[in-house]
Amino acid sequence: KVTLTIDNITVEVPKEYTILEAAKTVGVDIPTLCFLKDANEIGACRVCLVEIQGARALQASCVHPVAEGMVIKTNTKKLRDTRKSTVELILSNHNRECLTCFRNKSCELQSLAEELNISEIPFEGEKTVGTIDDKSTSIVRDSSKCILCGRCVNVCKNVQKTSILEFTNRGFETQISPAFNKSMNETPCIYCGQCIVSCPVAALREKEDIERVWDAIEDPEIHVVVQTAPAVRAALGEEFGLPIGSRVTGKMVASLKRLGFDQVFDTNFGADLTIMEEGHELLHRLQNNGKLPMITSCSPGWVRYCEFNYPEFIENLSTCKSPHQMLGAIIKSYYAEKQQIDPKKIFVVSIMPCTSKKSEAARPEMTVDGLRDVDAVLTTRELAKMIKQARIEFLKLEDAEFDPALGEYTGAGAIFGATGGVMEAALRTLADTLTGQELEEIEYHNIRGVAGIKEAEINLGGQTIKIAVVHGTAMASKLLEMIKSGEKEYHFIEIMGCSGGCVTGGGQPHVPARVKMDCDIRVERAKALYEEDTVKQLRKSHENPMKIH
Ligand code: HC1
Ligand code: SF4
Repeated sequence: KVTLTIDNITVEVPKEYTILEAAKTVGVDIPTLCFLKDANEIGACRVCLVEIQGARALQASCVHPVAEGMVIKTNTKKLRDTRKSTVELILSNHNRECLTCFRNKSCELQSLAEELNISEIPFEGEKTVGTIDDKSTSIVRDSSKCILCGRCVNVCKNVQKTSILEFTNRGFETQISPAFNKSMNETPCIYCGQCIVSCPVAALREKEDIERVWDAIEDPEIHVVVQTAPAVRAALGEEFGLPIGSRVTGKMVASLKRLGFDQVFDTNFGADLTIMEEGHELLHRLQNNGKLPMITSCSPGWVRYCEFNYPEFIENLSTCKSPHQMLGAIIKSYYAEKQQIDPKKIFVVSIMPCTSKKSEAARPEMTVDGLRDVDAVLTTRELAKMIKQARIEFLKLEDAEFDPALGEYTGAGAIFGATGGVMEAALRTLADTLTGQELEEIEYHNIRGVAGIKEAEINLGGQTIKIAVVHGTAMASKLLEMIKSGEKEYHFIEIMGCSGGCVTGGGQPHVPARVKMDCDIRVERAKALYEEDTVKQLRKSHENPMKIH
């Protein structure tokens, strides 16, 4: 521990702390811009400067370690003026169309400019020419908004190990883009959208599909069915001012009904189905010398990563479609037949926490007889926009229930959205199947949480099954390398493309870096899903009582 003084307050903090962290302990939130906890700690933007007594220059608090006896000032005229000039300089080369910007009101640069009381930009000079790349199915890049903070670059490189985005050119011409200024769709980008949720401004966003969904809703000939991914209910409330980790299942369903969807179903139902299918596939592989380890295939970011970087593991992927694709296929076949609706007149919308799901739904193999399983994928953020466009007062909505049959789900389906959830759901069903009993011990705590690699050996009916759970494709790569070298061996692995699983997918509400410093949103949002599990009476996928009413 070291003792130091921050703005005349004496405090004792661990010696590994940075000044930024130490200031937080005395309730001082030093402004930052390029800083993103655990992902981008490079002290590049110079917004977080502080004065250290005796030091010649101002220091970047996000990277400067504390030391015994330090005397620090975080709010002096010199600091305020310097920070202001730094932000003014960034703004002078920024496309400042705030009113019509995607990130209006969720932009970290905008709030910083407001805090620093910037009302005009003193230096208006040459501006770099921006380009928009909207060729991919999932991600749009607008370089005129980019402030070169490097957050996306480091997340893409270190957390995802994809290295699609990088600093290109030099000096005034510096840009962040794929190498050789390629479009995202010409690269092995996995469309995870982790760059989007790391971006403080609007340089990266999802490819929106809201208008097509409004058109379908307004077309009286079209029967529009919506389904919601497990993780959406754990974050949608944030868009309406609720705390991180609020569970808003009932209000989400109510808002979808208000928006005019003809049926509101739950991807959790598809998740239960996936468990039944995938569980049987695993048993079949175990009993028939099939390809092992079997690896989950529900995260499309991970599937793309596997295809581009580890094609030798493609046969290890479960052959099951992901839950929302399964449910889409069922809606257009079983449901269409039961309800006597021409499947060509059905439009399926998936609300997902994920940007990669947009590309998954567009894959040619996700089409049956020329009809797509899922016609449009909207992110949680896009759903929030629709609710706001319709002027629905979300917080005042009475909770509503999913529509019967394909809206029924168990607690096992609900936890899919958190890392470890798919594995836990599968184990609940496998354990009952292999022991022939209805087990009461159904919580597998050793595969919950945000550790990078989680492993367990589980005895199921006399058979030991070795399992692993990883999240974030850098961790997936680490695990696959260990398997390749023979260091590790498993029967079944859950891999999710994003760190934390779907709850922190690239389509979830933006959370400012300063908030991410105080709380781990992966943990908070996952709590909402585990809560949803415990309040369900049925908590095993094979107990799903689905009947068409
Ligand atoms: Fe997911 Fe899945 S859990 S992939 O993270 O298997 O996106 O939430 O919907 O399909 O169920 C996402 C979440 C989601 C699928 C399920
Ligand atoms: Fe990198 Fe994912 Fe963004 Fe693609 S979507 S650039 S892989 S972070």
